[in-house]
Amino acid sequence: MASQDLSLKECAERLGVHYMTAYRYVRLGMLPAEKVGSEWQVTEDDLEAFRHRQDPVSAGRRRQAPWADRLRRRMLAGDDRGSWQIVEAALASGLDPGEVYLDVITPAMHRIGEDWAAGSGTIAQEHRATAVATRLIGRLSSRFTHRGRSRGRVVIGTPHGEAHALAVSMVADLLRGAGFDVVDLGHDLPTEEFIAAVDEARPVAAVAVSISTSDSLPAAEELISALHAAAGVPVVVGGMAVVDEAQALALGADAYAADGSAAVAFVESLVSG
Ligand code: B12
Repeated sequence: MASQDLSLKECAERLGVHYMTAYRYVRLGMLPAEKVGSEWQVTEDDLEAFRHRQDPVSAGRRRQAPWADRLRRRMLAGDDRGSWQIVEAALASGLDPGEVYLDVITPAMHRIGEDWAAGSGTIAQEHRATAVATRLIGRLSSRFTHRGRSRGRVVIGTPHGEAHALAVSMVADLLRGAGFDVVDLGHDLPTEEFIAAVDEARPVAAVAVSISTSDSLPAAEELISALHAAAGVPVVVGGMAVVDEAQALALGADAYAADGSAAVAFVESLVSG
């Protein structure tokens, strides 16, 4: 049966929204419509497809689409454009940039690491994927801006010898998005340089240290001890080489956070308490 044409008023009634809301859907291109004379017309099929997209159950399904796996494949292929399209689709499905970091890019990189460790991925593929991920973070980074007064300053970096850089950028952005002023020292900074940078950044609410490899643990311990002795600031640690709070405390840290959101919660507790 041919799809029937509906006026905008009829669409609004069927959707249970105000006429102006239905008009906004059309103007934003969310609801396909054709102008006939001075009237907008929408086919019944288009209205049904639109209604389905608005339904919370199908919206939830889109949010839970296998974004990480799709992204991993494009990143392994070194496909910048395709990777960015997946990020854009994930954002359009309702994920915020922080969720793209934590629920899409992070698990994609973790899986690449697992495959590499299991011998089913090459080092070249991992390097190619990391290069793409670095550029994705560069593009997403500008979305983590926060208007208004800074809630305090956080310095972030890694122990000397640590080559893993992505987590530092992501956690820095998440903190920035939560209103903190972040001094991002990147990775692999000699301990004395790290201390000097913290001194220069005073007043500092907290220092965040990212530790990815077990090989970096001795340097991490040295860094944390030097930060306490020289700078007297609370230190929160996280990263692949730290498994839980007990290990973090044994390294001398004041707190452990499993991801960037947990780091935000810790620094918030410091500045508000
Ligand atoms: C890419 C990569 C590299 C790249 C890094 C390039 C770059 N520009 O960053 C290169 C090729 C350099 C590399 C080298 C090595 N790597 Co590597 N690498 C990886 C890989 C695949 C991805 C890392 C990544 O970016 N992950 C994405 C980030 C966002 O995830 P994340 O680090 O877990 O961070 C999240 C949380 O942990 C948390 N978090 C992280 N830091 C912090 C800090 C704070 C304060 C807080 C609150 C939270 C937090 O929040 C983040 C966001 O969710 C991982 C696999 C993996 N599982 O991650 C291996 C991995 C980290 N590498 C590993 C190893 C062994 C190595 C090498 C020793 C290999 C070798 N034999 O040479 C060297 C070591 C180099 C060195 N001196 O550091 C191991 C480490 C195992 C271990 N526990 O020791 C891993 C886990 C791979 C594996 N499965 O075995 N690697």
